[in-house]
Amino acid sequence: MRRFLTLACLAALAVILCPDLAAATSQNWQMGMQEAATPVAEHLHKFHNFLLVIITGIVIFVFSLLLFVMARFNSRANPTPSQTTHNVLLEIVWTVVPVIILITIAVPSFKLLYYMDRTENPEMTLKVTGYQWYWGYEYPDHGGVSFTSNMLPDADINAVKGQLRSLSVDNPLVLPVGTDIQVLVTAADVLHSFAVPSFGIKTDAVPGRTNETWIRIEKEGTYYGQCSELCGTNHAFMPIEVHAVSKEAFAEWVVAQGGTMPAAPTPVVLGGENPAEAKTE
Ligand SMILES: [Cu+2]
Repeated sequence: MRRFLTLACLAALAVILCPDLAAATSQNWQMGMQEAATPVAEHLHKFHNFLLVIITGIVIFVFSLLLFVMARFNSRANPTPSQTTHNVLLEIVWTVVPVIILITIAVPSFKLLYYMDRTENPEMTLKVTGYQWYWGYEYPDHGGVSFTSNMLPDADINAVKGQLRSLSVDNPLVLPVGTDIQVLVTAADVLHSFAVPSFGIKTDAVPGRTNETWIRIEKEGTYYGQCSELCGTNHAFMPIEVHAVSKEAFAEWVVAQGGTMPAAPTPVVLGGENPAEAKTE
């Protein structure tokens, strides 16, 4: 037991001290999660912090009660124990209070679940397909641009370009910032999971089925994720690399890939006249 504890402590220390063992986009002594890049991730972090306050309160309360009971009611301090078996008020309190705590957690939790589920008016669609062991990306709104994305082998990693071992890919996913993107996720062979922590998404890729999620990337930059469902031998070697660029740069990239930008949608004014139609009359 002691040896096990020593080993566990050493392992924990190693994780803290060796940056290589932690997530690749992390820094030394970093606390918490990767920085949020989408509103969904921001809400997730807020919800996580809110839960942390609640569980910390519960742990402190229960631990204090335990200490109090141990000190006050041990056989030396309390040689003749009380024969009390019921206390109606106490029983109501310890039933009602946990119910209130659970409701306090459930309400924001369900709100967030529905918020994460889908966006009402996506500006574009991205289709993601998981393969053994790489990702396929399709842009159905952009003239069907599509490509596959494979992890770079260690020998090809160029640190000067900022490439990261086990995370950088040959063809990164390119997406515009400030755009509501509908993400459709499926798989061609076995179960995979499309997960990018800073976007707050982890969507199962299931063969023969399309799962939906959405992202709105707020900041330009490079983001990484990994397949998060055991999918076979090379499960660990199918990372996700996303380059979030400005809308203009994205349009240029689409054209460079041989795709086309969709025509701007006609603005529809609900409950009024459509300005586009009014102009032509
Ligand atoms: Cu996979």
